[in-house]
Amino acid sequence: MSKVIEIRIPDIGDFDGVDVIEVLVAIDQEVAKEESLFTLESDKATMEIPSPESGVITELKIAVGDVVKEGDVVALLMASAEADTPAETKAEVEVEVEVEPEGEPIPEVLNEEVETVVAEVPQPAPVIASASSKAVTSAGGMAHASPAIRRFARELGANLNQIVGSARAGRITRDDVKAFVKQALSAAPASSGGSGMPFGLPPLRETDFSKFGQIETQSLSRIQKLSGSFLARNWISIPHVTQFDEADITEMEAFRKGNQELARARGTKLTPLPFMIKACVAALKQFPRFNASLSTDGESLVLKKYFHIGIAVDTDDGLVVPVLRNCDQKGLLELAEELAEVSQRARDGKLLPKDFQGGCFTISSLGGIGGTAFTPIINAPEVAILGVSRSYMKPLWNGMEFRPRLMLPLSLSYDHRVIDGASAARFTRYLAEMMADIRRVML
Ligand code: CAO
Repeated sequence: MSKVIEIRIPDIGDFDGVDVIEVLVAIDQEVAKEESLFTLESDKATMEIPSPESGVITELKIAVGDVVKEGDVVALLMASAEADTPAETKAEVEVEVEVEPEGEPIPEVLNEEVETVVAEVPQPAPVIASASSKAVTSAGGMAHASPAIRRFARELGANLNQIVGSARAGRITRDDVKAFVKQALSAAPASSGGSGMPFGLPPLRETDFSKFGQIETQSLSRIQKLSGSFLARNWISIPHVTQFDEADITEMEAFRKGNQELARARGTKLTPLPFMIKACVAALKQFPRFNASLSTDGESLVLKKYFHIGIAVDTDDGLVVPVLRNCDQKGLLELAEELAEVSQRARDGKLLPKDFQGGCFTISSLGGIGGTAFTPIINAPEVAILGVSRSYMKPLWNGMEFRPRLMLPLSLSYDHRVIDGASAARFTRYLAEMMADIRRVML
């Protein structure tokens, strides 16, 4: 039988009152055991209050800006049937403590916690967004970082709003700040004139648009702000060239439609995208320089032997790029299922930092919407990205007559430091040939 649990603030150390800086859940939201519910912040530490059990949040007793202390009831949870929990429970808190070179010593027990947090920090997500982005936005667009990290960023002149947090719930770590600053410094030679704009360009002037007519100002979501700064960085720092081509997908579409029933029986939908993923994997195998990253010093190329494909997903809060792993080892239906699952989680704001990591190559498909071609921006540290537009019927001359063929427009943007134009044309041709006869992917 399910039971309502009172979630209380556990022992949080020597803190009288701690600010609530994030509410990561909503009423009626299903939560898993250990999923973070709130973030608290004192002047010394940031703490996450996880759910003690899986279940559904039925009441929230606190909001952003409130001050809480040990024992306060912060939410009610209808525990799932299998949970065997007392009616009142305190959660285990994850604490990130300010690491100060001088000043008060950090208690032993918390020091250990710091070690764990630092050790678990993965590489910064290459692109965009965290699972907590909605909650962070609702907290006034504030970046998720401890006071120590805020101070560290301030000292280095780094804007936290431009940094992607790589820790749980998108929290920004010291390593994220360092990576951001390193990146800014390595881009610095391009800048001159001290205007804050690269290449010595004049800064944009503040404009009062209301002088010219009625206006409305909308704040950007956290995802939009983050993706904006990454896109600007990638656009400026990578010499992009875009190669256009078309694939004849007449046979592929016949095969896809012929297997739609099978997909439906498995509870999924087979769109052209899984076929493109398989074709891209085949092309990456054939042209390994496309499955690579430049080392940060620009001295070497890291060739990857795995095939993780990022997929640009359009959400209400902006663009995110989750990564499908080991696409070389998966079939079309499995990829279709994974794609549906991950894009749903993206739209629900439930992606985790690890969902964004490790991509080799990105596909941005606007085919479901329309258009004939576009110039996608490379998702660094990757070196190429495929843009796909809407397929259309076109009369093609076969040497004797014009035949109606279904053509898929492809737009491949590549990093010209790593890939030359001839290779890009060969890669795109190869991709088109794979899609024209999808059986070749299996060879
Ligand atoms: N040509 C013609 N039709 C296409 C197509 C193409 N290239 N690609 C997809 N379609 C069709 C699908 O078959 C589907 O048809 P039905 O409704 O008849 O089944 C329809 O378009 C919608 O497809 P979809 O968008 O639901 O699924 P998908 O697998 O093609 O794409 C996803 C999934 C998550 C990539 C997509 O929903 C999405 O978010 N796309 C936007 C990506 C984006 O914003 N890129 C821009 C980045 S740069 O700012």
